[in-house]
Amino acid sequence: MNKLGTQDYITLEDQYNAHNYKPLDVVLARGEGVWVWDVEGRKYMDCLAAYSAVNQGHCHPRIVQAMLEQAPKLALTSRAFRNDQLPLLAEELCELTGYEMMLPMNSGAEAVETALKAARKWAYTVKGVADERAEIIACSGNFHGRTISIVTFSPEEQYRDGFGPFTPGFKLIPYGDAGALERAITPNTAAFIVEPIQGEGGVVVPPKGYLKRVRELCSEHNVLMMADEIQSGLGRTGKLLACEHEGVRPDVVMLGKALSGGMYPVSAVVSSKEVLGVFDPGDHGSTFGGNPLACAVARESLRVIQDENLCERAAELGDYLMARLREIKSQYVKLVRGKGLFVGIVLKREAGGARRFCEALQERGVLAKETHEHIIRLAPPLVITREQIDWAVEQVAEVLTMA
Ligand code: IF1
Repeated sequence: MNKLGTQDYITLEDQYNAHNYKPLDVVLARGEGVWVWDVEGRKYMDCLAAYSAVNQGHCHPRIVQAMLEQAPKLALTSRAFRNDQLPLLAEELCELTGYEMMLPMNSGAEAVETALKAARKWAYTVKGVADERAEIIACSGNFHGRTISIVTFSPEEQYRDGFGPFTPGFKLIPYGDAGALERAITPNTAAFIVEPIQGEGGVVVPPKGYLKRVRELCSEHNVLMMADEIQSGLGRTGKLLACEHEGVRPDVVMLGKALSGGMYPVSAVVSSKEVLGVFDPGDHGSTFGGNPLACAVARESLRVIQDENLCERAAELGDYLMARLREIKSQYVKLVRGKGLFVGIVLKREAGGARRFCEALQERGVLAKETHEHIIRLAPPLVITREQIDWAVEQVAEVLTMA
């Protein structure tokens, strides 16, 4: 049989796979560190890093090793039985993040759902909100996942269109506006869910002092501050958690993506005993959540972040990347923003959209993904080197100065 080429894979996928995406037409077959190779053998620098799931780099040898060691031993028990990896991950994740308890799930959306359920039950059993009255506040420009309850409070029309009826009990307020939060809080407010930096929103860094003020308001009104650090957490912005930039400790933190270095779907909620303690046996769970393979992989992924100083690297190299990008003289660029290696190049309206620049970058061997039509997002694996950044910036400069 002849070896399949790019077009063959695209044809098969278009025929047999639902069309819920419109990916760049590159079919990847291998990855190592910041690099990926397509089925034709072409090499690309991955400047998306699977939306920050591969912060540790593709197929990190230590994470691969952890997987290879655990897979033949024991992969899944369900939570009907205990396993010898979950307790160790729980301890290590809590020690690392400074929280008392964790609850493991698989996808980011499940971690968000878990946090929402915890917040509601906490409101009824601890705060004393009347039955069925709990409210949760979220922000304009948010992205927290794709379940029906989560898209209930998505500001993106397309994410909701056709999927109603929705879940009651959610309220949207402008992002970055602490006054709006103050006005939105009622005695029934259980929680405020917020991304410390918005990813899908376009790498939006809120005004300085916002998270601090949010923290104060939540404490003042006995509202849970819940930070979705699924994309911003685990080193991406130059700190383990992006909230640390303002010295803020949320009541609840959702983690995912890089919690497994992209090797396996692993997510978790970390919080206090007061909050996660609301779950009684049978209240919530997942067949795969907390499985020993996931936990072994997550444990090693966390160790790699620490041993390779990925937070410090992201801080230093992110500053460098942004400085280099700001030197590019392009008629199309409005501004460069971000924190750590979480960077958005915001284009002017006359640039004609970010997608064509991403396609031109692909031709030059850089994979990046636009967000919100006019923003090029650059978020490479945190193991990227200064020299590799120099090369990527050259490609970006060429593309941004083309006609
Ligand atoms: C897709 C965006 C990024 C997230 C935050 C929860 C989740 C995500 C802050 C849910 C997921 C992804 C999902 C992916 C595209 C992507 C994305 F553009 F859509 F917004 F990263 F910027 N909280 N983000 O960013 O996690 O259930 O996917 O594991 O194709 O939907 P998940």
